[in-house]
Amino acid sequence: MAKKSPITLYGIAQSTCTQRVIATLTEKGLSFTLQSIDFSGGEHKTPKYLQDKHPFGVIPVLIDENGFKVYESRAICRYLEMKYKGKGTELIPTKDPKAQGLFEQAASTEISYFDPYASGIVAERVFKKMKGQGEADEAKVASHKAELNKSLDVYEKILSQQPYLAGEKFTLADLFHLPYGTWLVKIGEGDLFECRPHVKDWWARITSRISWKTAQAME
Ligand SMILES: N[C@@H](CCC(=O)N[C@@H](CS)C(=O)NCC(=O)O)C(=O)O
Repeated sequence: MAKKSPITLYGIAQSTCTQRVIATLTEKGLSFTLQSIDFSGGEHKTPKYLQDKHPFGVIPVLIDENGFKVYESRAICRYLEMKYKGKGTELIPTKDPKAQGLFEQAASTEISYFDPYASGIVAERVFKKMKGQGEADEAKVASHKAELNKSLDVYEKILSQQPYLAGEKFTLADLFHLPYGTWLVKIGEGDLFECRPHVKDWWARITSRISWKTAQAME
């Protein structure tokens, strides 16, 4: 009988941050159990969840062998890479400090200049409706879009010199963009990527990875 994987991911397959972790687990070739939580019923806000899983009341949370727990999607992805180094795709270069520095630079780029605007647009256009909080504030959307356009102009310059954000190889810094980038395309904002030739090619390269297709197929 196959041995049960020690890895359990608490979240839901439709959530952007859960998908980020699923893509990483798939890149690493790790089997895992996705333990869905009752998100619409607010399980993530219950005292038990706050106590046992995530004190900030969000998903996802990962539990590894011997009950080791880690939360925050990007931290979970980094943990998986370090713990399972040598398995699957190498997602953070650690042999060369310069390569690692450039990886950190690219990872910081995502969280500083992409995520706030991309997630801001998706929050207005998608999540607000889902939560019954009314219509999108289009002035906010326009402001996020203007900032994202400025950021992607810089991405275009970077990606005209190298295939991935940290250099020659695909890393977590690229992968971190996938969930919100994919939402932008789904809501008709794909031109943000399409209108810049190098960004367009990069986006096609990273979205065609099996790991991302796997994460999406689990939705
Ligand atoms: N910084 C966190 C964000 C987690 C997060 O906001 N998760 C969303 C689902 S994608 C959530 O649980 N939202 C529920 C809420 O905000 O109440 C991470 O990267 O894990």
